[in-house]
Order: sequence, then C-alpha cells, then structure tokens
Amino acid sequence: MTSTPENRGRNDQRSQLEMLYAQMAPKGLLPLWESLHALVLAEPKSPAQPWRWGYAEVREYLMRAGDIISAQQAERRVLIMENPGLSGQSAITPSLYAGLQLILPGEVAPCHRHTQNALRFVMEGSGAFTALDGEKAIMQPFDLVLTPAGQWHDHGNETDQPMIWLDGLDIPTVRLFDASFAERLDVAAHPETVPAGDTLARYGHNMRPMRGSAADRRPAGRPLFHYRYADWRPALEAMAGSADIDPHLGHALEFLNPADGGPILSTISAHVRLLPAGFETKPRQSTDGTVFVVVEGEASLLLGDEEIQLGPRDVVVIPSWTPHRFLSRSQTILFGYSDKASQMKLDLYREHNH
Ligand code: GTQ
Repeated sequence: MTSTPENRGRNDQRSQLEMLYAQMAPKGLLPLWESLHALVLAEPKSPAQPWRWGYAEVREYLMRAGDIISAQQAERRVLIMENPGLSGQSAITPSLYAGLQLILPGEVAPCHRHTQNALRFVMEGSGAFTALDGEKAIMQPFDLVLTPAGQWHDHGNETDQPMIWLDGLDIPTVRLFDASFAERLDVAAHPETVPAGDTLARYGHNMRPMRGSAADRRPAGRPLFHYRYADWRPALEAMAGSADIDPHLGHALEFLNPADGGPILSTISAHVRLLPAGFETKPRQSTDGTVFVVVEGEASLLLGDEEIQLGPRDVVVIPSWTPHRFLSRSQTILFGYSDKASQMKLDLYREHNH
C-alpha cells in the first residue's frame, strides 16, 4: 500500500481497532460492525447443503452396525444423517435431526421420554411396533408414527424381519433453547395400557369420542399418533385423479392434528406429494429446510446447475431458501418434514413461488 496520508490514517485506525478487539475479547465483548451483515442477512443463506443419502448404501452400514451392537446396548441403534454443512452438530438442517433406526427381530429399544418431539417414517419391514404411553402402533412401510414431547415410548420387533425407519426429531431446536430433559423408565417396555390401534379407532377417521372416557388416555390436544400409508396413499391417489395440480408442489396433502387442524407436532410439520410421470414443478423456495423421503418413483431434484437423482427410499434435504424444482421420470411419491410448525409460531415462515 502506498503511504498516502489517507492510508496512514486507515492503518492507524485498523491498528487501534485491533488493539481494542484484543483487549475487550477476554471480557466477552465484540464489535458488531465487523459481523453485522453476517448476523442480519438480507435473505437466508443456509450453512446446510443440499444432500442425498442413497438408501442401499446407508442400509448396508446400518446392517453392519446391527451385527456389532444390539438395540438394547445402543439404546437406539441409529445412524445419524448429518448434513455435511453442519459438521459436528448431528443436524440435517439447523433446526432438525434425521437418523435411520434399525430394530432386528426379537429386539427392543428401551422405554424413555424426552422434551424432543419425534416422528418415525417406516422405510422397510412390517409389524414391529412403537408404543406410546403403553399403546402400540403396529408399523407398516411408509406409515408415519409420532412420539411427541414428554410421552413414554419404546419400540419392539416381534416379527422375523429387520425393521428400518427414519427418525425425524427437533433435537437441534431443543438444543437451541437449552431445554432438553430426558428420563428412562426402569423397565424396558411400558406396561400395555390399551389395545394396539385404540387411538386410531377413536381419532383416525374424522371422528372423536363424544365424551372423554377413562380409556381415552391420549393428551386432549394431541390425540392421534399413527398416520397409516394404507390411509394416506389412497387419499393422495384420489386427489390426483380429480383435482387441479399445484404447479409448485404437485398434488400435496399435509398431515394434521385432528384436535385443532394444526401441524402434527408443535415443532414439526409433515406432508406427502404425488408428482405424475413427466411432471416438472415450477421453481420454489421456502424458509423451512425440508427433509424428503422418496416413497416411490424416480425423479430429479434440480438446484441451479446441480441435479440430484432420486430413487425409492432415498433421503434428500433441501436447505432453507434454496430454489428448487422436481422433475419426475415415473410417478413419484414424496414424504417431507420440516420446521414449518415452529416457524409459523415464530412468525418467520416465508415462501416464494416463482
Ligand atoms: O427413538 O427416542 O434417532 O431419542 C435419536 C434420539 C431416536 C428415540 C433418535 C432419540 C430417538
């Protein structure tokens, strides 16, 4: 740098500032003017990356883990799907967690409860259960099962097939608020309280008990915890046969809490989509970074110059505010979950449909 008076002045200011920073840093003080634009962004710039986990590959690692460690010993035998842009955070988006859990025949995942909300989306296997406060939901492929915050849950597999499901939790959200509490029940499985499927019968058909009864054990505000593929898949199919298609989403249905019409969990929203063969969605971006599972079909996810190929049971994450399009090669069914429920409560949610 040439030594003009102006430069000398700037160098002087810089060295005075550096001195100031060095002396105040140990006191827990930092200059906002050095980081303002990285703190208050003009629009979201997620540290998360778009990323795909190919199911066959993940499954191999998970089965290897199954040979080495029991579900009982691991407490939860899960491979965390960590976003490469969020290294060390066990997060798939800044607010959400995803993992693939394996339960082998005869195994149990011991009973516990915690302040984190969880959803389970079944990838393969048929007939293992999740029990919520002692009520079993018998799980079939592509069923959605909830274990909301504070409710006892254990999992077991009394079938002769391995059972694999995706765990979607709000672990990073709870960590943000420093509000994690967890406890284990002193027995592996919660005593059975009502017959399997009891709540589904009461609340799963657009109906509810006329009068709460002693057998009605679910919390009043959050009764239903099992959303079956056998129910949602025909609903989506019927919708595809009759309704105009949404150019940005395809045919899309959101899972609801029947008690209030709101999202399924206080922090997590979930939905399913059907994209007819050859359909290309119009570009869209939203602030809720979303995790998708391909239920069926072959599709491409187009993100600017990047193209991600998707096949059955693959998991893919699209970070906040990333413009994207789906192009389906064959009829494609997607399951997606995001933190939209949280963002709506905090008045943060935005989307832009191009
Ligand atoms: O089943 O409760 O993948 O607590 C991570 C944390 C599953 C669970 C996970 C958990 C669980």
